[in-house]
Amino acid sequence: MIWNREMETMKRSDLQALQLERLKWVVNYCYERVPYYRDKLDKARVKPDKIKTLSDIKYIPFTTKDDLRDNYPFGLFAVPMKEIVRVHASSGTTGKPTVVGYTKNDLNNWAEMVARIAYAVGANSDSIVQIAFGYGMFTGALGLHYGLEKIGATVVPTSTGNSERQLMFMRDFKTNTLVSTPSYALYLYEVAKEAGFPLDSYNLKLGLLGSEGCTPEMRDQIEKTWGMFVTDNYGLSETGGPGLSGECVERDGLHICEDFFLCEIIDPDTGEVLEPGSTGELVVTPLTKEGIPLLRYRTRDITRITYEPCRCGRTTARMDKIKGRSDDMLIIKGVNVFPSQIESVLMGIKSIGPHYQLVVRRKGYMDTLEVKVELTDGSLLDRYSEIESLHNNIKQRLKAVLGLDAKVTLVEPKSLERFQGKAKRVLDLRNQ
Ligand code: DLL
Repeated sequence: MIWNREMETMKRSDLQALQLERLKWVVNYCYERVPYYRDKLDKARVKPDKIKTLSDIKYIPFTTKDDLRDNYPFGLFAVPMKEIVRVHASSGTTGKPTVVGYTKNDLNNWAEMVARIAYAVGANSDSIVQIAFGYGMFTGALGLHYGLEKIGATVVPTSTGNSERQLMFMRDFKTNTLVSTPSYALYLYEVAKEAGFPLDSYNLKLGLLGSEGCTPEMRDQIEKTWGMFVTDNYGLSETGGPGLSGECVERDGLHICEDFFLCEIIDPDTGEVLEPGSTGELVVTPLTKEGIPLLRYRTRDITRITYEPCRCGRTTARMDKIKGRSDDMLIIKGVNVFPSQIESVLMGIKSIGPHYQLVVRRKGYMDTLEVKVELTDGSLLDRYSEIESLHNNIKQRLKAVLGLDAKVTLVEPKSLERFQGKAKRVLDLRNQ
């Protein structure tokens, strides 16, 4: 199940040679075409010809979300608008969105990378794929859409919302592949259960889920409920959208489309490039983007990259599932806490469902964490000793993993908010 054998199984030395050639191209391209980059590179005293090896990338200054915002909307575009055939924007909720533009070549390359990650997990021309990402400025829906069409899948562009109708199509069309966020896959399952049609009236076999974190434990829950094989894929709008990386059937890391992206891992505090195999912030340089090229984009996502070939036969580097975002990391009583650590603990415990919320408050100088989690069976709330022992069990397991005392609140089934896009599980009340 390798879509592009030449690119996905290339000898590493050949791949690195290709990356170097493309890196030189993109640095030069930015310098020649985007005044903002030229200034930045001049200030850092880096002329494009300083890039002689891949590791010379370390001389190039980082690009951040603020750089894109400061140049809103089109200030970092490298081609005239008549060559831009599509724009998207980030899904961020605060500040100006970041806007990205695609040339025809960019769209072709995007479809190619998405085709690879979808084909790698078994999607093909027999797939009937329901795309339950919001169509619009978000890159998720249209990104997956064209990649899936490229491999010949039947695309059903249902978008988000109207979940009952979504499920009707799923049954009637015998949809076998779902594209959505993990949280929407869970939500759809709840709605499906309530709709009263037996679960064997659905035909889902594969979940191509992405756009938000999903621990292996949460993935197991989704697999058990829908009875489908769930895979993870990753990307961000600034680097072009989904397609940057995705799991293969081995699910032993997300294969990076390395002919399109050069990835580094840095220390998020110092910006220093870390040794291969270290965990840190992912920095991405897209190697072919023409519309809005980027140099060393700081994703804020925390992961680790391994360069060992995979059992599937691909030679491309793999990244771990995203551990969290450096800006999502909670510091509570001096302890660093990633929401994903809490999710892993919760998902391993019986009698509680996959829906939870983390509430952080400040009392005086002290931060506190409350973990609200839904019971699967509300009647448990009336059984004092059972609820007490469940409560203590969760508290102890959280303490063992996080090293801090969290308040645990068990709530009625279906009392926490549900999400159709990315879930918002952290409610930080510290600055209110
Ligand atoms: O979420 C692009 C995308 C769409 C990827 C569909 C995969 C599928 P943004 O809205 O710009 O783009 O959000 C990007 O979402 O920096 C991560 O923090 C997070 N994210 C995306 N995919 C994953 C994933 C799209 N598989 C931000 N696991 C990124 C964990 C993810 N986090």
